[in-house]
Amino acid sequence: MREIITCQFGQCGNQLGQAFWRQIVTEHGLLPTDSSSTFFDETTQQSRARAILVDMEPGVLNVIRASETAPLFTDQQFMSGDDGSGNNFGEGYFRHGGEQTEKFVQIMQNQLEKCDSPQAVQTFQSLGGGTGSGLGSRLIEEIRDRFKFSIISACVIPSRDTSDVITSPYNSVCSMASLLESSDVVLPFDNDRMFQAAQVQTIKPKSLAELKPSNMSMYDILLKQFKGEQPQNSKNAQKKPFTEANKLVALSMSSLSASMRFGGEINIDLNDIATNLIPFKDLNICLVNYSPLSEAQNLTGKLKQLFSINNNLSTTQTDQLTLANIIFSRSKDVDLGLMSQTFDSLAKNDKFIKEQQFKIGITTGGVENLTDFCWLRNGETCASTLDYIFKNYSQLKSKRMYLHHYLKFMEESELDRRSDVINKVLQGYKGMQQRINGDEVIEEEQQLKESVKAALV
Ligand SMILES: Nc1nc2c(ncn2[C@@H]2O[C@H](COP(=O)(O)OP(=O)(O)O)[C@@H](O)[C@H]2O)c(=O)[nH]1
Ligand SMILES: [Mg+2]
Repeated sequence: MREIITCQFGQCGNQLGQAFWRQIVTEHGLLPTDSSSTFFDETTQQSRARAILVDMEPGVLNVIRASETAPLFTDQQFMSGDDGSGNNFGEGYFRHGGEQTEKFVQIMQNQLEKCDSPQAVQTFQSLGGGTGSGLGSRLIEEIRDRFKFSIISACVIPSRDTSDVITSPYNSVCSMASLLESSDVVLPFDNDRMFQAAQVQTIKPKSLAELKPSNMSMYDILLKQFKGEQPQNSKNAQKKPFTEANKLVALSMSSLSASMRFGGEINIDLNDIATNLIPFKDLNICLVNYSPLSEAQNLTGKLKQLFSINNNLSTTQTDQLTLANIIFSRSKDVDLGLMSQTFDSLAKNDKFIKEQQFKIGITTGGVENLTDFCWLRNGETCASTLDYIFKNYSQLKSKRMYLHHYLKFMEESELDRRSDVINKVLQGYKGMQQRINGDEVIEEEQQLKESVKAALV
C-alpha cells in the first residue's frame, strides 16, 4: 500500500484536516484493514493518522487534542506555538518559518520512517491568513526541496465578504505563488462558492456514531468520545458555514484516493492526477466539482449535478477550454459500462460534455450506500482564481495600503516577485489556446531566428 502523508497548516488547514480525518474514519470503518494503511500507521497498538498538524496559535490544536479524533495523533505530530502570525504571510513565512522549519523536517522524517513506500503529501491551508499561508507555504517549499514527493495542495480562497481578513489579498498572492512553484497540483476551494454549495447541500455524510462496529477495535476510544460536532475556534464560525464547507473539501479530497485504497474497476492514484491533469508544468491548478449536493433519483441526475455551477467548489466561472478532465466515481452500483452509457446520453444534449475527453476512476468498495462523484479539470477557467486574487492584491498594493506590516518581515521586491509569478501563470492560462495550437512555440522560434540574425550582422 502506498502511503499519503497529510500536512495541515493554520486554523483553516487544521479544521479542514479535522473534517478530512472524520471522513476517512467513516470510510474505513472502525477496524484496521489493508486499505486503511494509506492514511493510518497500524504498526503500533493504537493506529495513528499519517499527519502533521501545524499551527502557531494553540487554540485549534487544543480543540483537536480534546476532540474525538485525538487518539489518531501522538504529541509528536503536533507542532504548535504561543503566538500566531497576525494574518501576515511575512510573519508566518519568515519569522515562524525561520524558527520552525528544522523541527518540521524532523517530524516529516519520523512520519516517513513509518511508511513502506510513500506516494504523496497532501496539504491543507487557507491562503488568506498568516500561518497556513506563510508558514504553510514555507514548509511546502521545504518538502519540495528535501523530499521530492508529489505534493497535492488543497487551499481555501478567501471570501469576498469584507469582514474577512483585510490583508488577505497580500497573503493570497504570496502563498499562491509558493504553491504554484512547489506543489504538483493546486486545488483551490473558494469559500464563497462553498458557502453557496453548502446551502444547496441536503445530503449529510455518515457520521462515526452511525457506524455500528461488529466488534470493538482500535477506534473504540474514538467512537466513545464522539461528540458529532466539528470543533470551531473562529470568531466568525457562527456566521460562516465552515463546517459544511469543510465537509465538502473532505469528501472531495477523500474521493481522490478512494480507488487506490478500496480498489475498483479503474484505479487512479494521486500521482495519476498530476500525470493526467498537468500537461504543462507551470499550469498546475485544477478546479473541483463535487456531486451530489442534493438527493438525485438516478445516476443521470447525479452526473447532471456534477456539471452544474452550483456544484463548483472552486470558481463561479463556467468552464471554457479544458486541457484535461478526471472524474472520480465511487459507488457499489456504478461500473464503467453504466458510466459510459450515462455519459453518452448526457452528451447528446450538452455541447460541453460532448466536446470533452474524460478520464474516469471507478471505485466500487468503500463506504456503504455512498455514491458520489468528483470532477477535476485543468483549463482556461483556472485563470479566474488567479484573476480574483491578483486584482484584490493590485488594489491594495497600488495604494501601498497595509504594506508596512509586510515590510517588517520581507523586502518589497519579494512581494513583487511573487505577484509576478501569479501574473505569469495567469497570462499562461489566458494564452492556453495559443500554446495548444503551438503558436507560442513558433513565436519563440521566430525570436530565436531574429536574435541569430542580429548576432550575425
Ligand atoms: N473553509 C474554511 N475557511 C476558513 C476556516 N477557518 C478560517 N477560514 C478562512 O481562512 C482565512 C483565515 O485564515 P486562517 O486559517 O484563520 O489563518 P491562519 O491560522 O493564520 O492560517 C479566512 O479567509 C477565513 O475565512 C475553516 O475552517 N474553513
Ligand atoms: Mg491562526
